[in-house]
Amino acid sequence: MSDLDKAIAQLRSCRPIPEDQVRELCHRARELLIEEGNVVTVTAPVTICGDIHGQFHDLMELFRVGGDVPDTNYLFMGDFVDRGFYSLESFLLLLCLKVRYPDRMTLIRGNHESRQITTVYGFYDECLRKYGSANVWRYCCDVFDYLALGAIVLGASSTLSPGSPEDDDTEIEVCDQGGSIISRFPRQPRPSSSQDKLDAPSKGTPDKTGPPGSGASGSSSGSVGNPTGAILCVHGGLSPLVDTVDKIRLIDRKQEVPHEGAMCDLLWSDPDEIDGWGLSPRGAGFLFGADIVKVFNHRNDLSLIARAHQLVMEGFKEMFDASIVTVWSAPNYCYRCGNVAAVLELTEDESGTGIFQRTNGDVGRSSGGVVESRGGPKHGPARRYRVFQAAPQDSRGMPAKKPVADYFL
Ligand SMILES: [Mn+2]
Repeated sequence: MSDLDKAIAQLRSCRPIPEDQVRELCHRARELLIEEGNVVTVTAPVTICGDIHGQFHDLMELFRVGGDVPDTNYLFMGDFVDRGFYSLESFLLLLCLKVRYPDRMTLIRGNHESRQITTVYGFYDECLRKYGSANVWRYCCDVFDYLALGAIVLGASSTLSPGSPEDDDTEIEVCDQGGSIISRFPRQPRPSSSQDKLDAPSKGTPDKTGPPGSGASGSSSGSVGNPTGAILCVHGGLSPLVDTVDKIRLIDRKQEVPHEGAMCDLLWSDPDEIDGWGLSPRGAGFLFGADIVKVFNHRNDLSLIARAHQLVMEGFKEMFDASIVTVWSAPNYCYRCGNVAAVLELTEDESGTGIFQRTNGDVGRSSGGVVESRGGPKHGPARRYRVFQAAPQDSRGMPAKKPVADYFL
């Protein structure tokens, strides 16, 4: 067993690894991350996860529900640390898995992966308490500076498979932590639009009953982007300074999260029921409305934006005709919010009826991608949300105080 596998085993049992091992791990992680672009390309199948916030036992529950690494390909959208009692173990385990299985684990930066925020919200104190010095916190913050700002998922299928029922018109499936299907939602008739190059057959008046928490009204008459396009994953949301994915690629990200500007907005912004841009009550980033998302998705050949950053009681929430979704993966947030958590599974397009692989960042790629299949064209990625509840260990409150072993000090 390699040292890395030993560290993984130790962290899986929620025991911190010694300081010199953290130093080595962070060094190796940084060497990997430095090679990644600001926007990492990920190929489906992939399981997309939202905020973790140091809820280690719930992270274990997430792996139990979503599958273990490297069997499952994971994309975590930031906010690994702060708030919960085990930021250290949670982040270091994810980092170990990143170094051990770099192609099966994608980590992007959240607004809490920052020196200033972790000093206020718990991670700094936790490191100090568990190691007796701020060294480990410093090593981790140096890794934070190298985390990617976003990811593009390619090759996601428009149908749910494998394991989905015979009904291939199901677009959204919600499963509980045991894998049983809670609910299933048929594909919404695509809103017709003069801009629509797809010439999708209209199935009459769009049905306004979207899935609970989906906000999918089907009532939009505008284009919601390229239904066969890629999926952009980012922690917070959009920025008025960023109208293309390419502009994200140009940011100099290797720094502490700035207080303003494009990088700050990507990590701090939230979608809201407004027109255009609005001021954020968070004091950083912006609020952005459906019009902003739809124009951005259309311009960038995106079918969906997946983001985290906001507590959702149901674990996920689709908004703006399913052009953006919030995924939240910290059940019973802060051990008291009573919410469930979710991960979003995007399956691989094996049949050729879903999303074409394409390079992002090139111009003039908005044609193509239209595929007819049984029952007409499929629109957008099929999404399976796995909803799960808090692990019993984490909901009891403060962990038992154990003396720190000498070799950690
Ligand atoms: Mn956040």
